[in-house]
Amino acid sequence: MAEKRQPGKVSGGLSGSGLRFGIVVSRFNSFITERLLSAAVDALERAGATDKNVDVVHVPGAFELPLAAKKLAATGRYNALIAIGCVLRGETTHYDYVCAETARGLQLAQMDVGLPIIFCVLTCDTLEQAINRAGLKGGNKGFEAGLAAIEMARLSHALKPAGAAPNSARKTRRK
Ligand code: INI
Repeated sequence: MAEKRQPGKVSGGLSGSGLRFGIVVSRFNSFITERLLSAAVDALERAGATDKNVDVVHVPGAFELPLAAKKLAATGRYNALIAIGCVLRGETTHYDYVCAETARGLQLAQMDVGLPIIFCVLTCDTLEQAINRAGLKGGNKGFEAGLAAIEMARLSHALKPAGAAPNSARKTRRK
């Protein structure tokens, strides 16, 4: 009987060795964001990235993350970026605008430049919810973001277009 073909699997590994990362972090709610930042750097370094291969850029608030991330991405220096922020719901609709535009801007930036930008922006109703996600009680979303950055950097490398792929070869001009 013919052997059943197994689907090819592609996934990113979790070694940060030799990779370069940029982290954009918001100063707003720094009590939370600095904890997310420490955990993200911890994840990268435990996975083999060195501190000279990790750059950190601070911006005033979450709303400023997309532009700074896009500019960092455009430098071509990095294998992945992490955007860190914390938006807490107040009494007005300001929260909704900041959350929506931050998420949209970061997604546009990563799609435009084609570089992974990990979304590590907490959007919480209360400070307690943010504390619970920043490692003061349990897990830390910054650590998860660090691992996601490594996995997406590796996956992006694995999915790089091949120079002489059949599709692109068909498009080359004949003499
Ligand atoms: N920025 C945040 O990162 N978190 C918030 O909770 C927040 N709130 O609540 O207002 C916030 N606002 C500032 C915003 O991100 C910009 O920095 C500001 O509007 C200047 O463009």
